[in-house]
Amino acid sequence: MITLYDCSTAPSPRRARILLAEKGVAHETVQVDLKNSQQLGDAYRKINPLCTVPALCTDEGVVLTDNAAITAYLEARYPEPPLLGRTPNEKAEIASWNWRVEFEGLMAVAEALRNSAPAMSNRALPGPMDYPQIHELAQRGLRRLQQFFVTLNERLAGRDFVATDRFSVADITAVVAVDFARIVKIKPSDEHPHLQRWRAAMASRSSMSL
Ligand SMILES: N[C@@H](CCC(=O)N[C@@H](CS)C(=O)NCC(=O)O)C(=O)O
Repeated sequence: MITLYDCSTAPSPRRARILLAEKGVAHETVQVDLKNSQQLGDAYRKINPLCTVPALCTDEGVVLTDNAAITAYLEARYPEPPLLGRTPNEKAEIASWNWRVEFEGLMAVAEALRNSAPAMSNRALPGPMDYPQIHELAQRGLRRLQQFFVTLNERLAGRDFVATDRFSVADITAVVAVDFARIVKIKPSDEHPHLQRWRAAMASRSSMSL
């Protein structure tokens, strides 16, 4: 049985949860309590030495330790529906937008949150090493995030999906990034009508309530 190491409140494992649901893959879920630093304890370190969620244990017992590996594996093992594109051009466009959404969106929220939240003092980056916060990076993260909303809004003008004319992993990453931004009090507003329309349409997919 496939096992997802998850944390119901964290954005990165939400990407894997949505992907598994869209692919219709049966699996077990194990919650890792990030609030109480369970990811840094010996038991979880043995499963994922990177001390992050998500991790996915395949039914052959191989542990995949990040979304990149989990996505590549699930697409190869369960090709339908294709979420990384069918044609070479689609694959390229989806990879490009997925990367941009990760870098300009998810990373911007993480930069803003992790460099300011008192609970994350000395935990400015995930992983086994402690790093101190840099408060200027929190400010820069907020600016980057505002710009990301502008970029995504412009991209979605006249489009139903972020990357191609079909739902893809780029839409999953973008929903997770946009929703995660609420934690630093940034939400789509009337200045982002295309982004708002797309997010409302995404809500009709049952996977998005996970
Ligand atoms: N590259 C990883 C990033 C995973 C990641 O940063 N996960 C966060 C939760 S959203 C985590 O495990 N944090 C643990 C910590 O902050 O110590 C992926 O997307 O799979």
